[in-house]
Order: sequence, then structure tokens, then C-alpha cells
Amino acid sequence: MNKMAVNYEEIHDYLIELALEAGAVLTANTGTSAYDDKANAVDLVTAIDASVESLIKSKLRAKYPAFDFIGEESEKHALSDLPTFIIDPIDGTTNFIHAFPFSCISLGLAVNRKSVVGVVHNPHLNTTYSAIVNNGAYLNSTTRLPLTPATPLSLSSALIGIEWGTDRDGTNFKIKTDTFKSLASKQGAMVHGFRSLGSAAQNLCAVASGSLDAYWEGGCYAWDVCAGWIILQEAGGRMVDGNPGNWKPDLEERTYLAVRPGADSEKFITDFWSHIPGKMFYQS
Ligand code: LIP
Repeated sequence: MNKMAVNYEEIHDYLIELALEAGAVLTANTGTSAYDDKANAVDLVTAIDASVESLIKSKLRAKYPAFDFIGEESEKHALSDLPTFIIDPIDGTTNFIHAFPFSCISLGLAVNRKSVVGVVHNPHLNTTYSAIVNNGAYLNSTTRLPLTPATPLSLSSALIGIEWGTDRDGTNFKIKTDTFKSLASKQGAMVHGFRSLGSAAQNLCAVASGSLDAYWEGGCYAWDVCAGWIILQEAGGRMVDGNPGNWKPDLEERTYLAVRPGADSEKFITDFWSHIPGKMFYQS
């Protein structure tokens, strides 16, 4: 286990500073950027993703040389116990390309493989969600999360964040679409509805705020969830595995179910899991 002394508050404030700086690049370029395909024609990346990551990486490396760094565009490696910045320079790249105002900068710090500091900044809506472990979660540094009363959870009255993801065939896609159908249908849970914000980090902040009851996804990575995870946890919500049965997922699990603060969360989670017909599998 790593015992390096780390000043979480200083890091939190610095990550906000970096996110605001990077935010100006996002607002100046959204909707105007050319893009490339990664794994397939719906897995998109722009030159701005790479340049924002390089800006943030160089500043973090200079100020915290002993820390490890994982970033979606340039540093994909396994997480260790070391203090590690885990960042997504643009979470919601498809939103960014389409000028749908839900792209954000997601900056997290993990220590001993757990998320301990998180900042999620959406420069289009001027929202900055942030948290430090054991210190609560906040919107724009002033308003404590959640924003809505933590009423009891129930699947039949839930508004749920889902994403289709970039794999559009195969077993994982079938499990997702069958789960969507079972949650939505009259014969199933008949939930109030689904929303897709197109950004894991923004979905997690919506659950932490209480405007979504839950968010379920398979296929995203540690850089998509690191910052949002601690914001959710500090708001009083919980993160479990998106596959049934695992109450303590890893940051690199790749399958996640986030649930807002509220009574009866265990029942809500087991009810939710009962609608998932099988196990999604993603390479770690
Ligand atoms: C995206 C996520 C989104 C998910 C996509 C992708 P990107 O991140 O935040 O929720 O459905 O598969 O991982 O690529 O915009 O940084």
C-alpha cells in the first residue's frame, strides 16, 4: 500500500484551475472540430482531445513528478497503488463534435487504487462538480450535493442514465439492449425513463446531484469514471458493478452501476441487477 503524503486540498484546487483553463479550449472549439475514428465509426476523437490532454499532463507532471498519470489519449496503462492522476481531457467527445453542451473535462486522483479527488467541469453550462474524500461533494465549490432530497429509491419511479456505447453488436450489446427493454417495458420494471448525457462523468454528476436515480454502463474506462466516482461517493451515493453480484467494483472494472443517495439502495440495486440477462465482458 502506498503511504506517500498527499495534500488533497491543494490538488483539488489545482485540478479546478486546470479544468477551467482547459474549458476555454473546449468552448472555443466545440462543433468546429474535424474528427477521426478509433475502434469503429462511432468511437470518435479530435485533435483537441490530444492537445488538452498534453496541456494537462505537462502541468501535472511538472508540479507532481512523483505521481503516475493515466490519460485517455496518451497514457493507457494499468493502475497501481501510486498516487495517480486519471484524466479524460474531453469526456463526451461525440457531444463536443456535435456542439451538444455536455462535453466536459474529467480530472481524478486515485491513491491505493481508489478515487480520492475529482473535478468534472462542463464549460458550456459553467458547472464544476468536485469532491475530496471525506469532505463532501460540491457544485461550483459552494453548493453541497445532492441537490435534491434523498427520497427512498424505487426502480418503478426511476429516471436512469444509460449509454449505448461504441460496440454495436455482439453479446455485450445484446445484454445492454435486452436490459433497456426489460427496464422500460410494462412486463418489466416500467421505469419512468432513460436519459443519455453522452458522458460518463456527467452522468455520474447527475446521479450525485439526484437528478438521475441511477446510471448504468458497460464499456467505459477508469478515466471516464475516476473523478465522478468520488463526487458520487461524497454526495452519499454508491457505485457497484454493472454486472450482477459484485458490490465492490474496481476503478478499472469497466462495468458500473451508480445509484443516487437514498434509502433502500440495496433493494434498488438487486432489483436493477435482476433485469440484466447475463454478464457483460470487457478486456481490462
Ligand atoms: C465516452 C463516455 C460515454 C460512453 C462512451 C465513451 P469519451 O467517453 O463517457 O458515456 O458511452 O463509450 O467512453 O470517448 O467521450 O471520452
